[in-house]
Amino acid sequence: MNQVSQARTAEWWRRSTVYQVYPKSFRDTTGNGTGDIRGLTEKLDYLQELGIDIVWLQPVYVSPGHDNGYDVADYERINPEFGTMEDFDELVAELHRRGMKLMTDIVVNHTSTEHEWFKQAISSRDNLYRDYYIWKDPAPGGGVPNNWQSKFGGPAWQYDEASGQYYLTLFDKTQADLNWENEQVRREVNEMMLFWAHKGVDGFRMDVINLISKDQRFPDDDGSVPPGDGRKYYTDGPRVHEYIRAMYDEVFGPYELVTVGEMSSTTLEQCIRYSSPEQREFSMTFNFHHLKVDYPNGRKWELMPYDFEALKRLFSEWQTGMQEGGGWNALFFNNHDQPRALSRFTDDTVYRKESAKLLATTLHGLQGTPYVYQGEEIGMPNPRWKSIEEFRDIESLNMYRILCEQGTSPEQALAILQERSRDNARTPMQWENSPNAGFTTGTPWLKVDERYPDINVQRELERPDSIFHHYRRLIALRKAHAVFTDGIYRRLDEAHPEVFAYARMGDGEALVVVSNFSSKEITFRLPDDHWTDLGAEGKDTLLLGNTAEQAAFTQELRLSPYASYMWLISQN
Ligand code: TEU
Repeated sequence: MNQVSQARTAEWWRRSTVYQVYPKSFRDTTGNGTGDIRGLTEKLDYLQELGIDIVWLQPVYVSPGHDNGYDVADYERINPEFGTMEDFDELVAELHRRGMKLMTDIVVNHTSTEHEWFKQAISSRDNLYRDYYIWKDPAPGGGVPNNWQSKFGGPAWQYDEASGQYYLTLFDKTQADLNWENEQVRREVNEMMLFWAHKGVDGFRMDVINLISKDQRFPDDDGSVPPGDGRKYYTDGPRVHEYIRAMYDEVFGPYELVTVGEMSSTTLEQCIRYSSPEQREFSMTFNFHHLKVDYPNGRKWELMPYDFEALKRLFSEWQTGMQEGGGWNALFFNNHDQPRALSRFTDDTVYRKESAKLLATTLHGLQGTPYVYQGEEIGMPNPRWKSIEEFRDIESLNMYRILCEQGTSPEQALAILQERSRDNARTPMQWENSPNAGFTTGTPWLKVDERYPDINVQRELERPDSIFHHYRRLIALRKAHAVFTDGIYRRLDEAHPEVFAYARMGDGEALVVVSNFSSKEITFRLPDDHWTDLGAEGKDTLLLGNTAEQAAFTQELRLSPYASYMWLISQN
């Protein structure tokens, strides 16, 4: 390793694991049916036992809650639904007392239309805040200024009768896009982030931050690049790197914050730029390409079985590309916007336990900083609701209506939501086998999954071979062996239809991960060249497995359904 990459891997957050908390569904201490900040503070010992270094807390700011807090009405006040600023301060103190860090969510592509800035802006064309948002006259013949589409369905423009202009909303119509061309907006955002840094926050997760710079010509999308909804004119836009560098120089750098940028429909080249230390932008980036492998031609609201080869190819491209380019990946299979990977890519019934461990082992062996989304560590599945009445997510309800309007039968629309809805990930955390899984003493805002008597934290903690303890071991292994951070990625499976196998080549040692993503019992033979390079004669140690059958690392491996193993090969 050269000096630059040594310095790179020395940063503490490259050996850390992040736990993502969706506070609304984590733990309710008041009995009102929605989770709160104190509920998180109460569970910090649990997260510490898991080995978590950083907690990412999702938005708890004042908000009307149309998009569960991603529609912020006041960036510097806590939504009473989640508690008080004192509760927040206590959370920070309790985390720090345990040697843990806090990352908060910064949502600045847009604000809620209930934010004071927007209320001012819409009050008159001459208001000082008018230019905080993006206003356009109707198209010459009338109607929307261009054909851009909202990510939640329908046009990206909302008409304001009083002024006769439209404002841009890339998400819900109550989420108005901020005008980043306006220097005052950029200043306000930096000041707001400094407010939280002064409160002791250790880092930020930046919501859809690669969408903040729009092509100022606001052209119609000619549809030449799918999905043709306008995204090519605002994704990784013209001034985005300039804006982020300014945040780094004024906030992230001076306060030594750990930052992750959520990058929508981005590219590898862009993410290398966003996350290379020399560029002084973010610590790392999320991208979503590997979570679109079951979208036919990029269409989220149509179903198809996932493309396993594409999943492996995408992981491999991003591993190698980010490694060579000097970027850093945020590793994840789950978040609050995605159906549970357990239900999506593996078997969440007969082989639920093996599957959950397989996904964990496969992900945590890669280079990057792993993120565990609440409930993943106990194998929570999609709830498979039978009625549209159970759903709450604004995107799901919008799309259900749009699908039905377009002629999809209600049964089929429901079947699509069962697979695709963001609510799949948002069901309340299952703590114990008591009413509502110990999440609340009241009526939960979203239905608790019926399988909670079998799937809950209490049970997982008691069983030494549980999914929880598997995650705990993985997180500890990352800290114990430098090869997790530094090892050069090499794919080993050569398009095998069932197996994902890779190595991380380190200094005199190699980490090997082999996973059978199928319900079949199979034999996998490592290609000769890989077998030789890995040091066929080396001493192998099984670091972790999810079945007992194949403890030794041999060229030919017998893999039971959803078997997954991680070995450390010493080549000296
Ligand atoms: O999500 C960004 C985003 O584009 C998605 O993951 C989105 O949910 C999906 O594309 C819809 O099909 C972020 C937040 O994570 C999400 O919860 C918010 O709703 C969204 O931004 C708007 O703030």
